[in-house]
Amino acid sequence: MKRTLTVCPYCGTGCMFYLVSYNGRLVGVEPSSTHPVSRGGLCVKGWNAFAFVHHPDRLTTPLVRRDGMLQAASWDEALDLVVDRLRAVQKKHGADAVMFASSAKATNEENYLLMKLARAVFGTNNIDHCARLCHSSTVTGLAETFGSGAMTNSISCIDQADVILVIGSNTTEQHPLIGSRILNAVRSGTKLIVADNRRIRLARQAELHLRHKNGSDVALLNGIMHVIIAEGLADREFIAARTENYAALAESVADWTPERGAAATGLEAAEIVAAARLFAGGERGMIVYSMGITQHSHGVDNVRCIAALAMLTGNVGRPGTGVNPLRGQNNVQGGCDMGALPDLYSGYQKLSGPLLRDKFARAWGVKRLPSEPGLPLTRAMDAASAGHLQAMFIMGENPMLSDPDQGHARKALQNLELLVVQDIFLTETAALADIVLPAACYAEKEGTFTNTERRVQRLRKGVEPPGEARADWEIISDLAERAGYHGMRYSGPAAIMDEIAELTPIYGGIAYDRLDPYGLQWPCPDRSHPGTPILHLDCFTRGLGRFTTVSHRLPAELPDEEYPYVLTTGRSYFHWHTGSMTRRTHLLDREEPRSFIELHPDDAARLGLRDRDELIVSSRRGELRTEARVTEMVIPGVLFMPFHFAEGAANVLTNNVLDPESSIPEFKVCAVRLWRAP
Ligand SMILES: Nc1nc2c(c(=O)[nH]1)N[C@H]1C(S)=C(S)[C@@H](COP(=O)(O)OP(=O)(O)OC[C@H]3O[C@@H](n4cnc5c(=O)[nH]c(N)nc54)[C@H](O)[C@@H]3O)O[C@H]1N2
Ligand SMILES: Nc1nc2c(c(=O)[nH]1)N[C@H]1C(S)=C(S)[C@@H](COP(=O)(O)OP(=O)(O)OC[C@H]3O[C@@H](n4cnc5c(=O)[nH]c(N)nc54)[C@H](O)[C@@H]3O)O[C@H]1N2
Ligand code: SF4
Ligand SMILES: [Mo]
Repeated sequence: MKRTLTVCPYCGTGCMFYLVSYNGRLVGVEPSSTHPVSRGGLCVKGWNAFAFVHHPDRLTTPLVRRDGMLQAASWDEALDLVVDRLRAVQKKHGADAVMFASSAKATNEENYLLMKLARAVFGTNNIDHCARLCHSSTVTGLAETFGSGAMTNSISCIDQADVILVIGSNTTEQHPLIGSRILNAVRSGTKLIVADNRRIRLARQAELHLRHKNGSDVALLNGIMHVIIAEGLADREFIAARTENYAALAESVADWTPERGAAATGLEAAEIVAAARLFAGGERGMIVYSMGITQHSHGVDNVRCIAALAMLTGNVGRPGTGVNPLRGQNNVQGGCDMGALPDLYSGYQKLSGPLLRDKFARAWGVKRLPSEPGLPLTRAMDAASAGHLQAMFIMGENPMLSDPDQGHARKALQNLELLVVQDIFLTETAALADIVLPAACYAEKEGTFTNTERRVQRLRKGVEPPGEARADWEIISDLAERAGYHGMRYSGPAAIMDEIAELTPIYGGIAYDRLDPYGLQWPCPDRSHPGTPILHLDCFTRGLGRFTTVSHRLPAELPDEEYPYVLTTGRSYFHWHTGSMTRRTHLLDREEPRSFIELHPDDAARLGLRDRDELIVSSRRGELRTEARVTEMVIPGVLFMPFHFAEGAANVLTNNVLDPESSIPEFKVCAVRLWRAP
């Protein structure tokens, strides 16, 4: 038996475990008992993370579409074709006719290389990744208020909090080891407030469960801040010493009385008052949030309110406090850190700065780099659908199931002159591609992932990739070479990290020889720096924290006579996103084998539906067939559906309307109707 210490490929919690292999085959995993996050535990996905690796569906050879069919090809043929066809599209339509989609499943080194390929080799800033669908509202909102869009504190800070507000995060199912840490804290006396109208596991342990209307968080948070100010519970010293623009905030929430808040949220005024007193009453108050906050057409406004609440109560820069956006994918923090974003280089360095552009151009050995910001992923799909974008290179994403409004996504992808997909399985998106490149998965390569608490950790190769599959970083380097660029010859991922460290101040001290056993938390500016568990200690990254005021905007599509129900979408415990990995993991797929929709017993009775009945759900975008799950998890009038299943895909229904600032889609609210299937 061989044991290889590596990082879980699923969620941003970043547990580490040992891959156990025998004769070159994985047979299981063992948790790491000393790891600061996993501490000997794993969730069911972690325990099963070895199972998809040897699945017979793994891609083993490049595929090229000939006579309408994807057929096996050599690496030479496939990679030359990718370069020739990308160049041809650019010659005909310009450099920005091509979009690169990077991957929060790939390593830091791979994200860095793809962004380098896009910018230095193909001369476009059209690079983005699934953070656009996820925490782009956080990156925008916290950059403006704090100067840095990452989780301010560490996971271990949960143990020190007096009160935790969990808002729009189903933590026990989506970040299980963080969820259980919160439950432990509650057992030792920490007060818990849950603001989420689903009766999630944490809600059952909460002192206060606020079941407000979907999309009414600005009203809720403004109401809470109103009470805190009116009752003299604000932290005046912190506000005076560390923040600016407080007067504007105080004025803007002055008319958000609990009564007005109640009318806008559907809560009782007393609940808003109680939440304000409970949160402001703790010496150390922590806010934990996720997609219930970000995935709205006013996602950035939600984040601004969260930042304001934390500053108002002096809850930044100390243990047990902070604004803690839980990052979803194993390496979505890293994807952002590495600059797989249309307007930023690695380490959030703005490409609008000419000096920074020069720095990167010199380091990469190119004359000039493009200066105009590229397209966000969601806008790129709109552009493709309208015929304004001609080629996409997608590494490790499955937009056919994960993008809003599947009809729109399909049209966008089918409109392209060239679609290249680099994945480990033939996904719904890869099936539409002209060229498919087989990638090695996490267990078959070296590199680093950065978890939600900014911890950069090493993954290690446990087994060989199947067939001819190659690591993403090797494929990208080879593409660069074939495109005539010779600045991507690396001895391995450690050497790529050395280049990242040189160009990226927050990663300046990150080097492989320093990452054993359990990584370092950025900012880590130099080799002697021990890493940073808590941000904004004495001052904010931007200097003073900035209060910004927001007014309450409703979701873009609300229920009406024709479509009387609110649909909110999200995830389940057993499956991962588009199911490419978990639906190929027997023990997980057995638990949750098919698409379903949660509805309240009152609604079910009105519609004549019973648990497990087949039903049809329809929105202005499309309709699908699924199974009723009658449950008090949801409130009357609201339905919940996970988006994991290709048959019964929630994104057939969702609304492709974007937050104007972050370009995130409104996955959390759209209007639908439903009826029993004939
Ligand atoms: N098992 C599993 N774990 C995962 C994932 C997975 O696919 N499967 N995906 C990972 C990724 S990438 C991400 S981003 C995270 C997401 O993690 P979460 O954000 O925790 O998951 P979601 O299910 O998207 O939504 C969380 C909650 O938001 C609530 N909500 C909906 N609308 C609103 C609203 O208007 N206001 C408020 N306050 N709440 C609302 C929903 O009721 C739901 O309980 O999970 C990560 N972990
Ligand atoms: N309705 C609705 N839609 C949503 C959401 C929602 O809440 N509701 N949430 C959104 C959010 S937060 C997110 S993050 C997105 C996620 O959207 P996606 O990122 O598109 O979803 P995944 O299924 O995680 O896709 C990852 C892909 O990477 C592949 N892969 C795994 N490992 C590797 C590797 O090492 N190399 C390569 N090249 N490929 C690899 C997998 O096979 C898979 O196809 O979905 C979004 N879509
Ligand atoms: S909590 Fe997240 S990182 Fe930890 S084992 Fe589960 S899926 Fe993996
Ligand atoms: Mo996500």
